Amino acid sequence: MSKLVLYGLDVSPPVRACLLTLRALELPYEYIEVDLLSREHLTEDFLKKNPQHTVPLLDDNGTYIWDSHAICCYLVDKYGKNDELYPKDVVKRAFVNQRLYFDASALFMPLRNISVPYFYHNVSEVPQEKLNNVKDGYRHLENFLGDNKYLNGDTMTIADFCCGATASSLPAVLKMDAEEFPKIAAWLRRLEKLPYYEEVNNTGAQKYIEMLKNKFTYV
Ligand SMILES: N[C@@H](CCC(=O)N[C@@H](CS)C(=O)NCC(=O)O)C(=O)O
Repeated sequence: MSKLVLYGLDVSPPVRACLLTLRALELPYEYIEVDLLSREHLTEDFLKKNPQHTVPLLDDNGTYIWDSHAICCYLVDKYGKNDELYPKDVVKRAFVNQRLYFDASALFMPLRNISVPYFYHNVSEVPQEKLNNVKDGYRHLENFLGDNKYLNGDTMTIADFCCGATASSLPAVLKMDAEEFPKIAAWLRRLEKLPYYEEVNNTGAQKYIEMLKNKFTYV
């Protein structure tokens, strides 16, 4: 088997989604930390591998793949012992893809749109509109979960890893009200039962939440 290397940092939700997938598939990997605040992702070497300069970045024996959703799909397709985490059936796959694109566009981006200006330009005043986008993300997630155990029914998929890593980080900008969103709260508790979840996801999520605690005023 080829050597897998994941570039990332623990506080990053998309990085944690890839770590959850690697652990679920029981794949050996090397983890290389990239310090974004020291601009390590803007070095010539990193830009050659990922001109979009984002983490996570996967190096599979010289094949470079970035964007967490693309990485998770690739890992299951290439190395999964079965297709449970990312079904091959076109309809089931389309439903999982919908949740993945939802994470990429409507759940993670509202968080990134608040955190990046703070991390790189110290912007702490956040327009209410940006916060509303986070709330919309929570609302949709609650709705999608319905009466299901996981985001795509009774079986856990990579959509749960991607959306779960983001959802558990959103309290950095807007507290998750368990009374308003009971299904999200129950789903996160369900994910927490994975033996590697605390180590791979919640530790980084807590660190991320701490980093941004009391940093914002909403205008
Ligand atoms: N859609 C991308 C988002 C990745 C992303 O925004 N990563 C952040 C860290 S959480 C990053 O690398 N920021 C540095 C930059 O964009 O220059 C994914 O899912 O991988």
